[in-house]
Amino acid sequence: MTDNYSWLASASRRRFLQISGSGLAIAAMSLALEPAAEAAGPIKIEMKVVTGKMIGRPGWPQFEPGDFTVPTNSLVEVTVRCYDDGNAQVPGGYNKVSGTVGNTMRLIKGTPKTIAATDGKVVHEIPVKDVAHTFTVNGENFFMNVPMPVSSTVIYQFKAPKPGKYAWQCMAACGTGAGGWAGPMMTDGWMQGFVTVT
Ligand SMILES: [Cu+2]
Repeated sequence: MTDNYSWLASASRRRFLQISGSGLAIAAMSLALEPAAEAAGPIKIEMKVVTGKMIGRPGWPQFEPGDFTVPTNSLVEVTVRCYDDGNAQVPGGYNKVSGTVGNTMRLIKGTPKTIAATDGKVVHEIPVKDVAHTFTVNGENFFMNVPMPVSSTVIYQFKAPKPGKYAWQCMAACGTGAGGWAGPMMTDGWMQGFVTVT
C-alpha cells in the first residue's frame, strides 16, 4: 500500500517535471520566434469612417470599429477608408500628422478596395479645409494625431506604447449641436473610443 502511494507520488512528480520541462521549451521557442514574427510585417488594422446617412442615423458619422487592441511594442499599420465627403473645423495644428512612424501617413484619393504597398503619397499634413475627421490620442507617453481628408484613404504606422487603455477622440467638429461637438463626438464607439495596449 505504502509502496503504491510512493510510486504514484514519484510518477506524478516525474510528470510535473516533464510538463514544466516542455513548458520551458515552448517559452524558449516563442522567444526565438519573436524576431521572425516582427519580420513578417506590422499588425494590420482596417477601419472606415461612414457617414450618418450610410448607417441610417443622419448627423452621426462613425469610425468602424471604434476600438482596437494591440500588443505592446508592436508595429501597427492602420488603414482608414473615409467615406465622408463633408469637412469639419479643427483646432490649429490638428491638420498635421504626428506620433506616427516618421510623423507621416500615406494618402490615397478615394476609397479603393485593394491597395498596393506603393500606392498613395507620403504626407506630413493636409490642408485644414480638407479635414473631415481626425484620430487623435492624447495619453501619457502616447500622443498621435492623424487627420483624415474627405473621401480618401489614409495608411499610417505607429509603435504601440506600454500597456494601457488610451482614449482617442476626433478633433474635427463633425458632430451635432451648435458647435458640432455633441452627439457622436461625445459617444464611445462613434467619434471617440479606446486603443487598448496589452
Ligand atoms: Cu469626426
